[in-house]
Amino acid sequence: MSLRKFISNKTIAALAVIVTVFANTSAFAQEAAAGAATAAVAKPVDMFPIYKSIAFYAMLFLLLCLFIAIVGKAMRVYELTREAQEKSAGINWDTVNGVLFVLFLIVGLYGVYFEYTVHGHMILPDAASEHGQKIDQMFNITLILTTIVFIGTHIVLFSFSYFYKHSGKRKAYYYPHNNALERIWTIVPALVLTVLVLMGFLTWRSIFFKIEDPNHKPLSIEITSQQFAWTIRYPGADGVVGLKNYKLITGVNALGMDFKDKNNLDDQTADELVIPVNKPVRLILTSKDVLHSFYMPHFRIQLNTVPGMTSYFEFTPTITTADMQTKVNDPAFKFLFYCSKICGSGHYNMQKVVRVVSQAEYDAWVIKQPKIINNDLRKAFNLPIVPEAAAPAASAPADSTAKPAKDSAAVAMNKPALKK
Ligand SMILES: [Cu+2]
Repeated sequence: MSLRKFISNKTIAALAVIVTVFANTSAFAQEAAAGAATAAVAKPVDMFPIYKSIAFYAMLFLLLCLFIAIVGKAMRVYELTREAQEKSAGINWDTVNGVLFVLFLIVGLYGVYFEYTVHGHMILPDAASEHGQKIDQMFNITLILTTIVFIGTHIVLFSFSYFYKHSGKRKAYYYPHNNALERIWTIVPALVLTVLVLMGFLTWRSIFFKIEDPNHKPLSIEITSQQFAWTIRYPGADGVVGLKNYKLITGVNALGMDFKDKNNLDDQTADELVIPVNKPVRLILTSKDVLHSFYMPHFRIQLNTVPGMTSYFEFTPTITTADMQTKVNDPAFKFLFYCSKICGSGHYNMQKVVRVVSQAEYDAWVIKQPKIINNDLRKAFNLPIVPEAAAPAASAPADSTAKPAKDSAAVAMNKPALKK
């Protein structure tokens, strides 16, 4: 019985094509490398560019598949030969499969150990916000529980496959049902999941539902998303972010701010999100065009920004950028916020720096930020024009606790643009 008979013509043809292409690309690469080397340039020459191409690895994979297929066929030849000679089967496939299951378990468990110990530190550092610590705690509890269950069930699954593999010496026992077992594997996971879900619900509630307290005056900052940028708006001296309306958006009024609302007159814009440490911050999130997602991973914040709707998120940062740089031992460390919703071709570029500083540093920084209002906007809203010299970029000292912050921003944004 020849091997040829067991490997179809198609397989041989495919193998021939792959080997030829592989040999040709290698030869071509070698020639190219040699050519580049003779060109009298002092540049370092990559002698093995072929090993970096996708085609190389794709072909390597296909060759490996073919090799396995050929070995498989050769073994079949061996078995059929023994069968034809009326000898007992040469290979006990039940044992082979059983041993493979155990090997898979050992390699898999080592993989889990490797990921936890070697790659474990690659996850985000400790949360930089109050609520973030609660979220991390929940994450850790869930991770520990699922890891224990994962390891236990997999040891049972693969060792049963080994110990109870098919054997000609025993007969399978017909065991269709066991009420006690059914109860255990229904009730135990149900109880564990109930506890986890309740914990999640209560944590979520503590993050989103703040007790009404007149002395509670968070710093309100509005962040507007658009393809492909973020606009940050600070409330100015009055501590209130002014009204805006999508119908007022023009070339000069990019946010659609309504300057008839006095709260808008002192609003400022900034190029980075600067916030004081250990003070509550209330983010007002809106979008000008499509869905984006405001994502501040170190603070464990992620919330969609939705056109025609205003979302809020309140949090308290607990560590300054400078302290975090010391903690992670990286003087270049920066907190960032990103867009985490694929919103178009420039999505990757939607990020800005977040700087957590002391209250004193924040106060000194915020008064230097430019006001949004200018003479073009004053003209558009029939407001008295201010001579250029008398209109400094920022004048009034910012006092974020001047008035109880009433979030009036974007109240008028809730109607969708149906007309025209
Ligand atoms: Cu995006």
